[in-house]
Amino acid sequence: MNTNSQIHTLWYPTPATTWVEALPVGNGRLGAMVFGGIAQERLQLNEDTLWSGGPRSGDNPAARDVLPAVREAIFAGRYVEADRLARQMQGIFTQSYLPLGDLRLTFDGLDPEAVTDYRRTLSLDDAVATTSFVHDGATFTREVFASAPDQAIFVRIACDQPGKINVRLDATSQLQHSVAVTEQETLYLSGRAPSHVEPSYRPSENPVRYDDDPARMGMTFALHVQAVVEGSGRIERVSDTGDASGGQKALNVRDADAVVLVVTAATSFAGFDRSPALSDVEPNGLAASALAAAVAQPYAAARAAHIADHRALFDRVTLDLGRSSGADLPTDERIRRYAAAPDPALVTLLFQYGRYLLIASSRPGTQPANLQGIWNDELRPPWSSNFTVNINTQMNYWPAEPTNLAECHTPLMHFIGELSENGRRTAQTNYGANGWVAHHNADLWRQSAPVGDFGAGDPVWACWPMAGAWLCQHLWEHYAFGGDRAFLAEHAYPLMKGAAEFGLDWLVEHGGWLVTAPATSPENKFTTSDGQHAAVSAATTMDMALLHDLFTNCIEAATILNIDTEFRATLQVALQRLYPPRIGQHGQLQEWWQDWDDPEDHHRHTSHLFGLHPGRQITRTGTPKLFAAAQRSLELRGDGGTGWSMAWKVNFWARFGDGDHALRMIGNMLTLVEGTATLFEHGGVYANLFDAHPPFQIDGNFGVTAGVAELLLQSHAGALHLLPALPQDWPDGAVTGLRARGGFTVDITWRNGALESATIRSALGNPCQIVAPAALHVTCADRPVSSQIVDGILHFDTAAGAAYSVTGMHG
Ligand code: FUC
Repeated sequence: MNTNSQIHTLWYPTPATTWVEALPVGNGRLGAMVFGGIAQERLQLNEDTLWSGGPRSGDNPAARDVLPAVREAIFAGRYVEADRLARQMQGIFTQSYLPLGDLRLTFDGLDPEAVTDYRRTLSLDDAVATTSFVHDGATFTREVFASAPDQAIFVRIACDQPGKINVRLDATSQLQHSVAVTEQETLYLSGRAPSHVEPSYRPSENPVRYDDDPARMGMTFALHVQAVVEGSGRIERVSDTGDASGGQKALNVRDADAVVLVVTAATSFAGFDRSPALSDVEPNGLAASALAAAVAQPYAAARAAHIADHRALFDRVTLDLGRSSGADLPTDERIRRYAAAPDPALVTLLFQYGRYLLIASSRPGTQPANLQGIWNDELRPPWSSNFTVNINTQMNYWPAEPTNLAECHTPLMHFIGELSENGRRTAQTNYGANGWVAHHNADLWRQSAPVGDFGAGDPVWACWPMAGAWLCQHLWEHYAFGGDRAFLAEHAYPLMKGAAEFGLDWLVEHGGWLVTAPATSPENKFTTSDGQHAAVSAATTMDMALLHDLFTNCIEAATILNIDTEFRATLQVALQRLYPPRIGQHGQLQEWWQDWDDPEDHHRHTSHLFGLHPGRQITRTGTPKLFAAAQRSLELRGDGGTGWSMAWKVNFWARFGDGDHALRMIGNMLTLVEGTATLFEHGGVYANLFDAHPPFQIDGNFGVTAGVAELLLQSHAGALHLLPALPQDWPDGAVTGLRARGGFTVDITWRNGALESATIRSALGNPCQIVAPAALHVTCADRPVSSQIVDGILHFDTAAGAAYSVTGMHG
């Protein structure tokens, strides 16, 4: 039997040698990757507003001019020409999320060869990374955490023998910077971000540019580190760093019993629409005041506050899928063995890791989690480590509501609001349309225009004005789970309405239907019967599914708020006239408006299945034929793909009710990638359980967490479905704290593959419905419950705050 703390701990018997072996900590804004080196420790640091560039419009009036010609080519069946013309609709590439720097600790007198009992861990329960080892009879311990209450990263270095800590601290950055040490024994790094970073996939002779024109200059930033010695010991400023400037750039901690390093950082970012170089936000002042507050308390108090803050979120969900014999092996070894001997506790760890990462990368008031959450060590990170909103950013937030981290969803809600401000201008300028629009990439500056450097981008990704529609699903879901009516009225609905207004203007009539044109199916191309290979056509299944979802949610929202009767009617009419999803010659749900689907196509994107997940248009009972066709499409697409693609497939198979297939996908993900992944076809995870989309992308982590929740509880189709897709390999288990739409929190225990009992807590007092394939019995400790089963659905009324016990046949 393993203790709870072992279940939620990643651990390794050696230091990290690569970044994807290091362990992430974060407080939503500040992040660190902890390597656990013995003589040299590296903390690679990030701050979530540190990006290149500044506000710049990529809107392009030429888009509007060429739009009629693009449409004409599409409707005449000249798709290659439409592709070519659509390039004239593009704008600028997004900017990049940047690494802040490294804090380097160089220890005197520690010989890695002489170390025994080395152990490096990350506790998901406490959100603390530790390193410990024995050297020369003394036990050295270090712990690192990123505190949200203190807005600081704490590092405590200790030894069980006095006076043994001798360490030099210095800091560096890949960005322009200078380092200094003050009288107060604080190490400062002040830096400046480039005004432009060219995406890594764009060859460039000068990809990282610093502009001196204040109007275009990049932001400034600051890193402050203070060392506080515990017990005996002293701190010296080091002048001789071998640096020509001769300044003092490092601190030496000498003969200390223990030392605590407090790390704060800030940037001059003053909002998505304000120049970061001209802003009056002063990063050194911000970092200094956070530092002063953080060091003013005892370390133990800061640590306790951090753990309490983290656990208030993390502990809300517990999961037990059963134990396995190898659960005390190092995490990388467990991953290595998973294929031969599935280890349900490793799936639990992966599930909880996704929740841990969301808590660590997305907190109220921070930036949303980007392609790498907040952890990036590259100056030109893959895909600019931006917000890719044709699947990736959305997937980041799939676990937020069901796994009881609704607060962590709020940065995305703010992001959508800001994006809509730029998106209104883009809608007008590029398309002459009302409402707001966004395309497949966004950044700190809330770029809403299509990328592509005015014609250099492939329309297969650049030409996709549907991000607003997809993002708005998150606004609706936040309401659907939590029932916050003021949020719906004041924030969500106005944004949803704006996206729907764009949708209405964007749709055109063709053959009696409303269609989108130009339309793409993100990142995939078709081949027509006359041999044209292109990206741009009309009414792709995803486009239509997104608008169906948006219009449906808008109608429901306006109905709840009892407003906008006319607008509702307009949407209702449009909904009926949307080009409908079609079943093609292979029995598949067509991806394209014509039956061009290639049964050999194993492309990683599965956008045409949006209506199945995360949408709710296609359900087993509501649309059985489309449901079967969607399943056929997924079978044809296969089980391959890269990280996030596999994670999406876990969710699809959960919706198909096939837990075994979903678990097979999770198994494919749990393949250890040694070295760095480079191929789209390879999913897998690294030793630190980061999802190995080439090279690393965090969406797969979040997507699989959502997928595991989806195997155990679904609520998208109205009724709660307990254990809709339980894999056979998890015959006995328990989950607590999952959330369902309607304001319900659900605990489930199962035995021999069947429901044993469930507890449903009702926050809002809504009526509850539960899918009841077999007899279910419901009771409440404080009040009588009247329930009835109609057409296989158990119905009962709930009172706000009350808990209901549901028992199954085996209960
Ligand atoms: C889309 C995907 C890629 C990657 C990138 C960030 O381009 O097709 O796989 O996730 O976004």
